[in-house]
Amino acid sequence: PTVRPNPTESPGRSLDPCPDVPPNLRGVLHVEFRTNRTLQDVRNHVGPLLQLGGRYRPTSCRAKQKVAVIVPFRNRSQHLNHWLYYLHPVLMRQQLDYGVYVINQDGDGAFNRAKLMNIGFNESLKEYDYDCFVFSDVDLVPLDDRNLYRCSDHPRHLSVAVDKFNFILPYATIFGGVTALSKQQFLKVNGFSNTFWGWGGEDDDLSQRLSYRGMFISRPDSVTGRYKMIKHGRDSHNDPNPNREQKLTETYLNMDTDGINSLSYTVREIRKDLLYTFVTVDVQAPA
Ligand code: UDH
Ligand code: NGS
Repeated sequence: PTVRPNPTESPGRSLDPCPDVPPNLRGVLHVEFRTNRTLQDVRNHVGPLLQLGGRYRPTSCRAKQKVAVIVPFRNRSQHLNHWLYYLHPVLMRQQLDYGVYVINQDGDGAFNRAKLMNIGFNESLKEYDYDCFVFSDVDLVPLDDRNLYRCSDHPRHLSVAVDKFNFILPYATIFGGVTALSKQQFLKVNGFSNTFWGWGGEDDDLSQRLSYRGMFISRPDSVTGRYKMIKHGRDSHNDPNPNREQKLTETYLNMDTDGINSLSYTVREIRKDLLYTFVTVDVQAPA
């Protein structure tokens, strides 16, 4: 009798591993945000190659890493459309086995970017055995597809040369924007703090956690690491956090008890679009 393939076996098992350097990268990319893009435009543009929930895996080889791309979100639909339009093709050319998770903060309490990242980590792992997590602001689009959305031996900061900072790293320990951490690296620092409400400092707190646990920040060079940021004003309910400097003096004391191991939230809805998994959450913002 003929042996049928086992449908429960993950497709791609028997394929050769993808090459270290993806073969179809383009290098420098042209990016512009002037055109209005609807979700349907983006679906038409990249949809046919995707599976529901913004999932993709290469068909010709076995991806080196399983990457969950986590985007913290509230009320930035136009930014998200641009981001999806540019990122999906890049992630595909990079031959990643990936899924896009947009973590949408419900209500209009103080925004908590870091907690949304922790929630994305948790929720994505309920769906698939991801081993690498890329955390990306919705307004940052890479200008070079050689900047791989993968994890490496040390936590990686990908958005090193942003147009808004004249393509210069603003300070050596910066770890905001777009970062990539393996599951192991992320758990070693207990993830992000859940207690940074409003703008600023949560990324510096993670940076300090990494250093306290003996890790270094790895970065692409400043040509490969160029980014274009979508210009925007300050959002409502995300004013600078007046406690952020004080909190940064307490990272070492708090990191073992404030993070993934103390994460508490309620999922309001999980909606699967072709382009992403949209998880709406109550983050229990202070009244
Ligand atoms: N975010 C949202 N909605 C919000 C706030 C933040 O989706 O209401 C997400 C989004 O992914 C964003 C990220 O959180 O990219 C970081 O927040 P941010 O873009 O507010 O941070 P940034 O440092 O801007 O880019 C701060 C306000 C600067 C105002 C400058 C006016 N010229
Ligand atoms: C630092 C903030 C970081 C922030 C970085 C860049 O001052 O959270 O600026 O901000 N740290 C503190 O406030 C302690 S940006 O200009 O991109 O909005 O990521």
